Amino acid sequence: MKIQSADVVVCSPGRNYVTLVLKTDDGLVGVGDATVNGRELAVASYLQDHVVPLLPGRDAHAIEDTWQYLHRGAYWRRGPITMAAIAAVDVALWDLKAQSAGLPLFELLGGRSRSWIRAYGHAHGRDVAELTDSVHALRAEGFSAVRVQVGIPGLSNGYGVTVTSAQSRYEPAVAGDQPVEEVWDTGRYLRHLPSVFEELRNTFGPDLDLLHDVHHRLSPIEAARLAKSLEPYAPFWLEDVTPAENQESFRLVREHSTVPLATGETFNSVVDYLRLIPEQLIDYVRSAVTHAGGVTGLRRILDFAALYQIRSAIHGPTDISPIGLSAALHIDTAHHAFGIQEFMQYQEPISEVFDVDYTFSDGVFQPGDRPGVGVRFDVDAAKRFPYRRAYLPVNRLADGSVHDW
Ligand code: EZ4
Ligand code: CO
Repeated sequence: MKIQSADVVVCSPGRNYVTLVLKTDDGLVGVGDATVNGRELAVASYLQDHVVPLLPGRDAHAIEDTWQYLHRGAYWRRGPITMAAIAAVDVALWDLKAQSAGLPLFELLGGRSRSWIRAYGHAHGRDVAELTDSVHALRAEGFSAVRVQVGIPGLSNGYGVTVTSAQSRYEPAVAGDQPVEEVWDTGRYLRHLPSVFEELRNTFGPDLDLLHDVHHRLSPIEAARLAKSLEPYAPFWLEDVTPAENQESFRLVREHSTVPLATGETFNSVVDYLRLIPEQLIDYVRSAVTHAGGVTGLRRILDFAALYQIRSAIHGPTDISPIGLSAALHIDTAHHAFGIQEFMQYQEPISEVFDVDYTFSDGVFQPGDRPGVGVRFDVDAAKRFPYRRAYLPVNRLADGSVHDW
């Protein structure tokens, strides 16, 4: 089975996606996701200008060799753009191999390890009342774990919450020529959050798993204070409590709290975890199939994490296409180190372009049984939704200085 053609398609059915389509000499079509939120055209160019010319004629079965060829062979290893490009090739090749075997991908990854995949949903509100309604709505959909993000009094907008009640779902990337600017105040946030968790626990009791994403905004000692103050409400985890470049900083948080910690959605390689995993400074690895070198890259991370009883929580926001999410679900099904799967829930018209076979009900996913990754990408439909420039927000403190978003 040889690769015959490779095409890069950028489309925007609701938001931007970069998709790689590989065709083989025996007529199979494999697809991979290479979306990097707010930088989509950079990865499209990386693929189109530097990777696509290398693919025709290669053995489509040689997944590991192609991965190493693109990784070591480029000399410039790692980085989000490179690793998303490699991920798209890798997932498309796994899709082809599984299709040629006539099996859903999870069967090639070791087969089924669990009966279902538990997911957490995104609840949000501009205040606690709106957040409570949002949690009720997710519970009604069957979720037993919810991520809770809330507006902070005195701040007009912020991570994870909609700006107006007319928006039913939060989407951080906004179409336009300039990024939206947000304002941040750490003191207000640290003072407000414990009362939010207290109210949610009073309303929903001890059984509902509550997660929260700090989105890289705190210093290590601020993160320690937050974890300590939320400990009485037993959060399932705190995510990205502090930027992860200085991995030693997680030790300081650990010294003050037993709240589980999750990080890694911005990582792109197993080597990004060289300190965090063996020194057991985190409890969940959050890397995405799309951003960490595909199924091949993510399995290296999960095998390493498993040695230390650290579990998976594969990144599943709307800026991962249904191809990237479906690949994650196959890994979740097969890998022993599964913890939980993020599910941010797509908005229409995405299903006009991506036809999926996984199902979601009662708070859990099931992978489909189509051979391959299980997602059909409609290239003609994609043409109806051309790329629109969009950026993630930029975050500033009251004095105008740029803060981590
Ligand atoms: O801000 O995917 O846990 N999920 C997140 C996401 C990220 C976006 C960035 O592209 O933090 O909402
Ligand atoms: Co996050």
